[in-house]
Amino acid sequence: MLNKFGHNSLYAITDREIAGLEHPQIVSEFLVGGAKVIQLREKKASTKDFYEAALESVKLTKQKGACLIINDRVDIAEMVGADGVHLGQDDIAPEKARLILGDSAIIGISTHSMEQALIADKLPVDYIAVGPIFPSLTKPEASDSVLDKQIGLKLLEDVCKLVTKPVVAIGGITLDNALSVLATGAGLVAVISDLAKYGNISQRTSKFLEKLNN
Ligand code: 3NM
Repeated sequence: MLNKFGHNSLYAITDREIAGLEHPQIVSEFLVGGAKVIQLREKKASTKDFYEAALESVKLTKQKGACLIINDRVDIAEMVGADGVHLGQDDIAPEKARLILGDSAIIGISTHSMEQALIADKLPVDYIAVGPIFPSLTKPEASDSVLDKQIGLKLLEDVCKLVTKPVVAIGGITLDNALSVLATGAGLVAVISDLAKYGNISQRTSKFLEKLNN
């Protein structure tokens, strides 16, 4: 669906707290489960620790032909040779990230409304993340605040019709609701807690892939 992502529909995101594991271990589990699109997401570690985790993780993804996207940190993505970066609305501008990472990098941006998604469609990004689709305990502030109120499936479908770039849906997506999310026209579903909270991450990853890629 996404050119740079091939035909993968699962976008797996690491969370050390939910998994109770370090990033490279989570990445290994995702890879064993067959994930090909992985994001390293870290809000607390020092720059040094995140850099080292990213360096180790990128070695693992390259061995398996999977792609690794770094959340927020263009500098770390560049230094470790990651496949791309995921930017929030308050991170550095996609134009700047593109200058630093080059044309072949995958650059994505988070959006939380139709307006933001339409703006993102004109930016030098490869995909538009839209969320939260459903309430999310992983990022409760996204579901609560006025700006980031839940998108829901209907608005997601409208966004998918109106933007030209592939959409990555995020927020509250589970094995049970993932197919209904893809049915809106979204290219990939991004998942944190439902991949990690049951303990066997590789098994849960392969269950998602079985469901989504068939
Ligand atoms: N971004 P889970 S929602 C990281 O709306 C993130 O942009 C969101 O975690 C957004 O799969 C979210 O556990 C959390 O709901 C997604």
